[in-house]
Amino acid sequence: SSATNSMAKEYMEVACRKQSLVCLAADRSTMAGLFELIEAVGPHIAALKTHVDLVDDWTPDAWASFCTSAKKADLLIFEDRKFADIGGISRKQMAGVYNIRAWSDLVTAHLISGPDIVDGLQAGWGDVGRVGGVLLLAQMSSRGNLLNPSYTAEVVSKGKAHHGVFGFIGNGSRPTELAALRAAVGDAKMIWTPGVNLAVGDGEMGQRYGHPMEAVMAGSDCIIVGSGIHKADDPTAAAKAYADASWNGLVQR
Ligand code: 5BU
Repeated sequence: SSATNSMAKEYMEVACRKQSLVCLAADRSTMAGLFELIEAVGPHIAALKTHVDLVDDWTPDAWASFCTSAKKADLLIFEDRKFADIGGISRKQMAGVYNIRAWSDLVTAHLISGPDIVDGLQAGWGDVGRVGGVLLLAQMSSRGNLLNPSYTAEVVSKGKAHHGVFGFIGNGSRPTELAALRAAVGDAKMIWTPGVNLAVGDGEMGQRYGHPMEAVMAGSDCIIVGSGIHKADDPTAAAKAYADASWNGLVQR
C-alpha cells in the first residue's frame, strides 16, 4: 500500500492471490524447455524473469506465444537485461531484434552511467505506447562484485527520487546487507532479490545463496529463484516449496 508504482501493487495483488513471492528465473535455453517450465510452475509464482538472449532456438513468434502464456498465468514479465549504457543507446537497445520494450513489464539496469539511463528505458517503452518499471542494481549476489556500500547508497538515493524506478535488486544471500538496504530504501519502492536457494551456501561460479524465508524477513519483496526450481527433479513441487517459504517469511515479517 505504500508503493508509488502501480505495477508494484499489481505484483503484490498477484503475490497475495497465489500466496507466493517467487519470481522464476527461467534460465532454460530452449523454447520447449521454457514452455514446459511455465506450464509446470505458473500457479506457484508471481513473476517471470527472462534472459531473452540465452535461448538457442529463439524466434519472435515463439517468444510472443511464450509471453502470452506468461500473461495467462498472471505474471509480470521481467527481462534481466542489466542495461548499462547512456540513456539514448539504452532506449535503442529496448528495440532491436528482441524488441524488449514490446513485451517486458520490468527490466534491470545498472546506474553506473548516471540517472539518464532510467529516462532512456522509459522512453523505450513510451516509443511503443507501453509503460514499464526499472529495477536498479543496488547490490548483487555474486562474490567479489564491485557494488560497495557507498555505491549502493548512491543508487538508492538517486533511484528513490525517480518515478521510473520500480525498485532495487538486493543481495538475497546476505540478510544483514539486505536489512540495511531495506532501511535505506523505505517502503515506497520494491526490493527483489536473487541469490536465494533452499540449499544455502555457494553456488556455481561465484553465485552465493541465502534462505528464501530469511531474505523475505530481512526485507525482500520478491525472491528470484532460478536453478532451485528449473533444475529440480520436480519443478512444480520445488516452486510450491519456495512459495511457501516466501509466504511464511512475509507473514512473519
Ligand atoms: P540461480 O539459478 O537461482 O542462481 O539464478 C539466479 C538468476 O538471477 C540468474 O538469472 C541471474 O542472472 C540473476 N541474478 C543473480 O543471480 N544475481 C544478481 O546479482 C543479479 C541477477 Br542482478
